[in-house]
Amino acid sequence: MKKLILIAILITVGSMSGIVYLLRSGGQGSSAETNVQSNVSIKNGKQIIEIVAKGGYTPRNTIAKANVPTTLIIKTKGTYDCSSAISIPVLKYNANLPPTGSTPIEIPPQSKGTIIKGLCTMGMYNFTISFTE
Ligand SMILES: [Cu+2]
Repeated sequence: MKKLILIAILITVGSMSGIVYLLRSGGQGSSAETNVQSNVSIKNGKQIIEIVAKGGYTPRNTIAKANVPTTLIIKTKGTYDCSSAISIPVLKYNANLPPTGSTPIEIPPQSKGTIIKGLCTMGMYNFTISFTE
């Protein structure tokens, strides 16, 4: 009888620690999700913005710093849709991006509140970069 009780206790403790483990791993997963990497970075005083062009532009909206020289890097990864035909009207920029690669586009320092809009040449897909502070 004592052995049975002991086994019952072991099973109970075992399943409880299993639940605790599941809760903990669930917590870790959600904290990893909130730690989303930004597509904006500063390298040697230059602002680097990365946007992926494939079936549209990702991310659609970027918050960037104003008054900093900026390089926008458009990345393509097997992009055969029209998001590779890109236009940024205010920069008078039009290009057909390679199906796979990184295309740098220089953006001079922008004043606070400026929003630069880019789109595919057919106007189906678009993205914005908002310059703040
Ligand atoms: Cu398009």
